[in-house]
Amino acid sequence: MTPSLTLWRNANLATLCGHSAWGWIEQGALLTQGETLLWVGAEAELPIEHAPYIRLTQDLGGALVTPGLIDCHTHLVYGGQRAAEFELRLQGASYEAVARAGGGIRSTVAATRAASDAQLLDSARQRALCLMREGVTTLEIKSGYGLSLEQEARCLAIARQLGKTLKLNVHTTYLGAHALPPEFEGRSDDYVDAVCRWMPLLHAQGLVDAVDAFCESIAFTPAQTRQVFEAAKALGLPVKLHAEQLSDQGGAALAAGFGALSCDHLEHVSAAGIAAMAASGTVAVLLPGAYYFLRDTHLPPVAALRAAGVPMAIASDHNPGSSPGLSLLLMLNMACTLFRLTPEEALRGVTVHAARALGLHDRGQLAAGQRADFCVWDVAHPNELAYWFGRNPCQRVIIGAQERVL
Ligand code: DI6
Ligand code: FE
Repeated sequence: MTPSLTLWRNANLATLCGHSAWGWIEQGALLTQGETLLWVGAEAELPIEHAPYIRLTQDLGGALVTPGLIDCHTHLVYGGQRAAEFELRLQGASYEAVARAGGGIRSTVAATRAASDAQLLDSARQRALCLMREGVTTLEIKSGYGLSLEQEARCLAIARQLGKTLKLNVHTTYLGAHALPPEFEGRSDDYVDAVCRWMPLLHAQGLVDAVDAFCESIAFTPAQTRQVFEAAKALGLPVKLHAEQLSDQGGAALAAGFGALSCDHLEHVSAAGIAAMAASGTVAVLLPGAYYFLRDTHLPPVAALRAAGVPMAIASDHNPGSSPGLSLLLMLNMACTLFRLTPEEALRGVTVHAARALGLHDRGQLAAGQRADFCVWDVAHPNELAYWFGRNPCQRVIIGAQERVL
């Protein structure tokens, strides 16, 4: 059988491959076969042997092309919203104080449990569409607002359903250890036992790609986090951690010891935590939306992470309490303005490094063998993706070599 190829020509490519800035290729082209990139390069160097198999040619009009964007940390499935809590915080209440008073995550757990499947699916779908309009082709969704076996299964199944019904790759993360549900009040060790017991049951239903926990003074201790990670390890599931968001708990080093895919937040990570992440190849997922919305002032140590060679990803952390934003491009801008990433680091943070934070090696760059997920942008230079805010320059999204129409 002869291969049937599509040629996408007349584009400038930010491939994010190699060591040159942006992996830049002027007057480039991409050849796709099935859902995969067969060849990427300067159009003038297109290998002659492929020519007879090109069935379709698309002229991209000289536009910028990047890999499809990857949002590697979201809590997209939940009921209700927390605008009243936002008002309380504006009046001076802290995020921790609201959580300790039974608001915070727990109030979203109550709203999620009260919502119908259709309500949860429809609200998550609307949120996913916002992210997709800006070029997101792969999306991670965490559970963590159900906090019982049935409710966690329901939220993870809804996340899976989004991936089946939208032109979107969805990766699910089990975050049972997000908060203590009211029925376990005063029995947090018992709850962690339950989270670990539920894990193989959820995994057996094909609902879990990775396991996460919230290691924090208002959530779970390092010892409890270790227990969750041991359970994941026994099932061969990769782990990641909400680490050192509000205080240094030593979570990053603990997670790195389990070969964690990523540690996320990291505002308070120590030098030892950074060294451990560097040694284990763990990605630092920075979440400027949460930093901004909580009016945090304690910056993640970006210069130290960079110096240690820890790959940095950027994500929306979309959730109703600490980051209700639905623009990954705005996160690019904030990663630069607030965290002082370069625009190129920010773009790598929502492509190649975000892929690694999900344990995915088949996407995030424009190169032969990668998935044919890419975006066509109405900008001249990739640094503009971090520059504009409140403007969406995404013109076209190609996912698995197919045009995505929303
Ligand atoms: N850290 C966060 O930023 C979110 N979860 C977490 O562990 C916030 C979740 C919420 O406030 O609902
Ligand atoms: Fe989060």
